[in-house]
Formats: sequence, structure tokens, C-alpha cells
Amino acid sequence: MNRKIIGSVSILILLGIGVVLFFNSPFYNNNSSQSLPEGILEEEGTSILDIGNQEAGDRSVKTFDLTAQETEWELGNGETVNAWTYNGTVPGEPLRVTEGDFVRINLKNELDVPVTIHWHGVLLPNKMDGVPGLTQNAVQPGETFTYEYIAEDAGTYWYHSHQHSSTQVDKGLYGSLVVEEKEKEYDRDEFYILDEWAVNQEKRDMSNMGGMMMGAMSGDGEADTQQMYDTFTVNGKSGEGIDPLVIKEGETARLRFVNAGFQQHQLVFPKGSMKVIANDAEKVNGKKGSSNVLEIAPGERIDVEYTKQNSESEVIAQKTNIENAEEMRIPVVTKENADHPSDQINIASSSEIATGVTYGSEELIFEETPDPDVTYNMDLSMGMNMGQGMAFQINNEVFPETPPIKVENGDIVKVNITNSGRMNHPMHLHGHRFQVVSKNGTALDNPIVKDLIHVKPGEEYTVYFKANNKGEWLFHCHDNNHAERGMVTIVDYQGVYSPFELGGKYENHPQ
Ligand SMILES: [Cu+2]
Repeated sequence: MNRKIIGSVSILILLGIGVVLFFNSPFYNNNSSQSLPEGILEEEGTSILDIGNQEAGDRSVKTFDLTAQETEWELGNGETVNAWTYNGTVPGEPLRVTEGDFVRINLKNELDVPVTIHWHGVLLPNKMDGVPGLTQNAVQPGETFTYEYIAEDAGTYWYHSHQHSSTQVDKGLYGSLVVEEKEKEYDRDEFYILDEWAVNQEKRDMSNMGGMMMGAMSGDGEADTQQMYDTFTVNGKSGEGIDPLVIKEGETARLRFVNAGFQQHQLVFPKGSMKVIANDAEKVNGKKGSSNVLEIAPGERIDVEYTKQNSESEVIAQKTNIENAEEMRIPVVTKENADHPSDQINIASSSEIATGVTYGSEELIFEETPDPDVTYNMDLSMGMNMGQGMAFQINNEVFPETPPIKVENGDIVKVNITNSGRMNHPMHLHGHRFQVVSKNGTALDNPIVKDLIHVKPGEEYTVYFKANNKGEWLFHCHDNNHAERGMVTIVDYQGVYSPFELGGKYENHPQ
């Protein structure tokens, strides 16, 4: 190495050390009370607590008790992590209800930090959305909170804490929620939640100092988190610990995937075996055999129909294009006692990758692109916050200074989302679904209805939604590390306000 290169590398390493130290410093997560933008807290109009009440009536009521607790969790590969769980497992207790049910969940907090539950993707009353400081106070240690809502739309959902998400979801506070159709289409129905863990975090910090900074400069969109996470899991287990899918030759199953982690995952299926059938709980027009690689963004949920085409043992596995990827593999076998494929099956694939925007939705919100009442240009960028390290910004601001999307009930809202930074940003809207109508200025032939859109560096998407669910709703990056560093805004309905505050004695921290 010549001296110039050594010099540059040292500077990068020093910058990296600064970043790592800062993110681990007590200054980063300050709990001081911060104000939300004007209009959200304004005590005019109606409190969000007084709108959207739902009653059970003669609906069937499904009740669940979820206890947030500390758990020593075995990852199944010999490693044990100190996890935070709902009911003692990662993922938490799986919840299954039927469309039209009235759902009641009693949350009890046995952790020594405040928590909440957000019902990711569920269209529900604002006050049940589980966002501390906006829709409720964080549930304090020893306290309880009851969530109630009607599970209106069948589909794949998940639940997770929205208090300090970058820490709490990372430590295991998440689980699956299925709203089943009254008449089920598939007899076999399985749920897989993908995640990453930083098991050897300290080791990696030592050996990878500067990595984050270098990653930020390298431009594959995810290098920042790849530096931090070393263990990949499926349903809380890694490698050998992952339960096989036992399925007969010729049998078909519905497999529901959710990405609870920080990185996108690309799963490779045996050729011709897979068809994408739903995305963010909306049915899509997938074609069997058109792709055997599925890309799932952080926070996203994708359902596939999978058919076992032979009697051989196979795998559904993460493409081995990133470090530690080989531990994310679901063995597929025809008998309980069958040998799992142990050697590295060739899962390099040239097939086209199916993503969240590959297939159009069966049902649209808008048959034609409408005239908007409100247009909001959302520029996603990265910056440095003076004295606070790396910032992830919306329109050059970090939450809560980001400009809100101000709407009136009934408005048609157009949002142009542009990513001018170097990281991927899976943007998630609470309480609504939007219709993605164009990508990079070109109209989509098959528009798609979703509540999360994965916007990669340089990309631009235009989405439309109907403001038809009064309240104060988050619109944020679901890479929770980016949300933590500012990439959050609020859809703010006129005439309603939140009676809660950020920080304060409840330590409300909605990012
Ligand atoms: Cu992001």
C-alpha cells in the first residue's frame, strides 16, 4: 500500500470509529420531551381518542394475552441471545383470526423498559396503532394495555413494538398475525419471519471499525447494516435449527414471508415451484414459474404458493451473495425423518427476481390515476447532523422536524418519493394502503396496492392514497435504524389532534 492509500484508509477508519462510538453513546437516544409539528398536538378539534371506536357487536371475539418479557433464546445453531419476546418465544405467539373477527389483545409489560404493539398493515382506528407519543403512551413496566379492533381484511400481517423500534424489534419483540379468509384457499399454510441478529456485535465492532462509513460510501444500498448483523434467522432459528417444511410431492402450500430485519432478503426456490400470490395483504397477479427468486424488503410481507415438484430433499434459501447467508435456509422434505440437504445446493440463479412491485394487484384503489387534492414531494437523503452523527432525512429534516403531510378527510393524496441517498429505504405508511402508479417517471402497466414501498438509491416512485382513516399516522422508513436517525414523518388529518407527547415521563419514543 502506498502512503496516500494508507492515509485515506486511516481517515476512513477514524471517521468510522467516531460513528460507531457515537451510535453507542448515551447522547444518541435522548428521551427529552420534543414537540411534534404544529397541528398534530394542537388542542383543537377532536382528540384521536374520541374517534374510530369499534364495537364487537355480534362478531366473534378472539382474545389473546401477550406478555413482553426477557428470554434467553436459543438460535438453534449453538448460540444463545438475550432476547425480548412476546410470550417467551421469537417470534412471539403466532396470532390467527378470521376476517370479520373482533380482536382483543391484552398486552402486559414485564420488561423494565416501556413497550407497545403496532399491528403492521392492519387498517384500524388510530388509537389502536401502537405508536407511543402519537396514538398512546408507551406501556410502562408492570402495566397493561388492551388493543381492540375488527380484523376486516384477510391477509398476512405482523405485530411488533413501535417503542425504540431499532432496539426492541431487533431484540425479538415481533410476531405473526394472519387474518384468514372465511373460506380458506389453501389447506397448508405456513408463516416464516426472516431476521438478522448481531450475535458477535462486539467482535465485529473491533474488526470492522470504519466499516459502516466505508459501507456508506460503497453504494450497494445496505452495507451499513451488513456490517452489524452476523446471524440470519427464520422464525427465530438459524442454520440447522430451522424447522423443515414437510410436504408431499405434488402438494401445494401457502407460504407467508415477513422480513422483520434491517436487510432485504432474496430467497431462491426450486425452479418452477413458486408463484407470488399476495403482497402486503393485497392479492397480486403472479405467474407460476415466472421467477424463482423472491426479494423481500425490510418490513415487507409477501405470500407465495409453493408446490413440491419431486420427492427429493430441497431448500428454500437466501441467495448466497452476502456474508452469513448460508444460515438462512428452509429445508423442504417429503418425510419427517428425511435427510436434510447438507451440502451447499447450487442456488445461484439467473432467474428474474420477483420483488414487491413485480406483479400488479388484483384490486385497485383507483382504476385510473386520479387528480390529487394534496401533493407531497418526499425526498429521502442522508446527511450529517451537527454533533449527532449520520442523519436519515425527509426533505432535509429529521423527525420530529420533518414536514408533515397535511390532509383533510376525503382527500386524494399524491406522494412522490425520491431516494437521493445511498441506502435502501422501505417506506411504510400506517393506517392506509397506497397505490403505486409509477416508477422513475414511467407509469406502471400493472399498478400495485401496498403499504410499504422499497425505494432504492436513485429511484423515484409515485403513490396515491385516499385519506379515509382520520388520525395521526406515521409514514416512515422500515429500516428501523434509519427511522431512529430521523426518517419519519406524519400524515396529519385536519380537525384531529394527538393528546400525547414525545419523550416526557412515559419516555415515548415512536421511532
Ligand atoms: Cu431507510
